[in-house]
Amino acid sequence: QASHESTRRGALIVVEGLDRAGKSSQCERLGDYLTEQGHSVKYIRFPARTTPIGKLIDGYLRGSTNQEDHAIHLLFSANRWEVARSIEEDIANGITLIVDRYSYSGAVYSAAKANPGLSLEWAWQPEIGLPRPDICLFLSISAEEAAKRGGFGAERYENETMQTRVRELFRTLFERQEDAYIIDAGNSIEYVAQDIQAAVSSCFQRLGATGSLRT
Ligand code: T5A
Ligand code: NA
Repeated sequence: QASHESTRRGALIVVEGLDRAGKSSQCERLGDYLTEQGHSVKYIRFPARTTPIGKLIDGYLRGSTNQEDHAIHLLFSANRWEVARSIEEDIANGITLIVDRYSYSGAVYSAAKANPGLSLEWAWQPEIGLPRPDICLFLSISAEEAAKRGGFGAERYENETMQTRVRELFRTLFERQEDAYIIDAGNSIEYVAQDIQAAVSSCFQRLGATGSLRT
């Protein structure tokens, strides 16, 4: 069977990490790089704050509204399910998606809260069945380093106690995760971009069948 470039599926690339780890900056650079390489690329981010569910999440993160912990957790997940089918369609149509935060943030931030303390296992359940990333890049940075970067502290989860806990939980999650690359995000923007390009290039070489997130 012929495998023309035009009929090849796109990849689902997820970029994860702490607040201010440089996810959005790196998503932009990766998008430019892959476009230059001839890929069709689309950028999406979670939370997607402009949908009806996204507006509820935005108000919660800014501190203008409150939500029960399980309830807001399920809204974050629903915000991904809203676009799950369109993600699958794009990939089938040859578009590579660069996703700024995904299910890993979803599970980890909820489980990092002190009260009532949702377990990581409970928090992961609503993510099961969502499109599975081909590669997940975890931008690793110390909580202290992240706090030095611009704009930290404005939103709900941006305090060092929460971020330190988030960092530990991300590690727990990624130790079990195949296709997860831990990137040292404490380096310069250009250096981090090169690490990411190398990891993503190797991912394109072994692109297999699409799948869904599992337990
Ligand atoms: N959340 C999210 C949940 O609780 N559940 C969920 O399901 C999801 C999806 C908002 C919050 O929502 C939580 C997690 C979050 O607390 P968000 O909208 O993605 O999530 O907001 P942030 O992650 O806070 O986005 P940031 O923009 O703060 O972080 P980024 O994208 O990691 O960082 P970036 O690229 O914007 O860079 C931040 C600053 O650092 C500089 C940049 O120039 C910028 O000033 N910078 C660097 N400086 C030095 N060296 C480098 N290598 C640098 N890279 C970037
Ligand atoms: Na961001």
